[in-house]
Order: sequence, then C-alpha cells, then structure tokens
Amino acid sequence: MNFPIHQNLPRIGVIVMILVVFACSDKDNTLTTDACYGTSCLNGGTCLNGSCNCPQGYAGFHCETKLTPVSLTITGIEVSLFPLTDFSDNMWDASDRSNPDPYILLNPGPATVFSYYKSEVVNNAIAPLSYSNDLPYTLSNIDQGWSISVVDDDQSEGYQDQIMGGFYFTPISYDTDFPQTIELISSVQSLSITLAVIWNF
Ligand SMILES: [Ca+2]
Ligand SMILES: [Ca+2]
Repeated sequence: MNFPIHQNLPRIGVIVMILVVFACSDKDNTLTTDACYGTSCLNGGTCLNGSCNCPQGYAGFHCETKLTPVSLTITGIEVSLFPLTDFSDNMWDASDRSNPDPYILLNPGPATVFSYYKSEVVNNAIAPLSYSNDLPYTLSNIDQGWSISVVDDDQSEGYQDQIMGGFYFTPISYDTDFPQTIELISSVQSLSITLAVIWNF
C-alpha cells in the first residue's frame, strides 16, 4: 500500500525564517589597540606598530638623535647661471667672440689647481649646464672647506684657462634636514651651482 504522502498533503508554505543576529560589538571591549597611541616621532619620523620609522639621518626611539654623515656623494652638478663676461667685461672667448667652454673643478681647500675632480668641458656654452662625467663623486672630508670652480677652457685655443667664478663651502654646514640638493648662489658673481647629493652615514 502506497502512501503518496506528498500528493495529498495540503500545500504547505514553507516559511523560512532567517534570523540574523547582529552581535553588537562593544567597542569598549575591543582587544585591538593602537600601538602607536602616545608615540610621537620627531624629525619627520612615522610610527608603525609602536616604533618610529626614522627618515635618513635620524635615529633613536623617537628619531630624536641626529646622525653625523661621514661623507657626501655628488650625483649631479648643474650651473644654472654664470657671468656672461669676464672681469674686463669682455666675452669669455673674445678672440673668436664665442661663449665660454666651462668645466668644473672640485678641490679640497681654496686650491683651484686641479687635483681631485674635473668635469667634462661644455663648448660654447649657455646656461644652464649639466655635468655628469665621472659622477657620482664622493667627498670624504665634509667638515673641511672645498672649493668648486667654473673654469673656461682656453688651453685648447692656446691660452690659459680662465676661472669664471666659484664657491668655497663646507659640506657639513648644509646638513640641516639632509637636503638632496645643495644650492650655491652668489649674486655678486652672477653664479649659481646646484649639487645633487646623497648623504652617507
Ligand atoms: Ca676664454
Ligand atoms: Ca674658452
């Protein structure tokens, strides 16, 4: 004997009740806490998981310690401005009425005779000039004075080279916030040199 139990049963609507229980989280009981709460990082440091990530040149729990760089690497040299005439108001290459052919000299102390760094020559130049040969170049004695000079190459024309101008600077004195560029600007000489630099610790 068959009992077609489904056929004769009255149609039963099935009501499915889904109870969605929103468990109200009590924020006061949250276990996660901000590990950086109350941690202040100095000198541009940023807090991560309770510790300060210090920018280059700074150390310590709060980045409170400024490090002393041991050297400075010059990665680029740009002369954005140089005097248009020499000290007698003549064109730098008056003999053929052309522009100067500048190169860069970098020496420890006030010396101008090449002994450390000499860049390539840019012929018949107009500003701005960019130098890249033999760079990067690292200065090790950065608490001492260095001279950087712009010199017109005249030797190839049978004359003595002419110093167009320059700066005497102590690299360590530019270490405030360890800039990526050092700007050497003189209104007296109409000369501006920008050094792209990396501080080494
Ligand atoms: Ca000249
Ligand atoms: Ca020249």
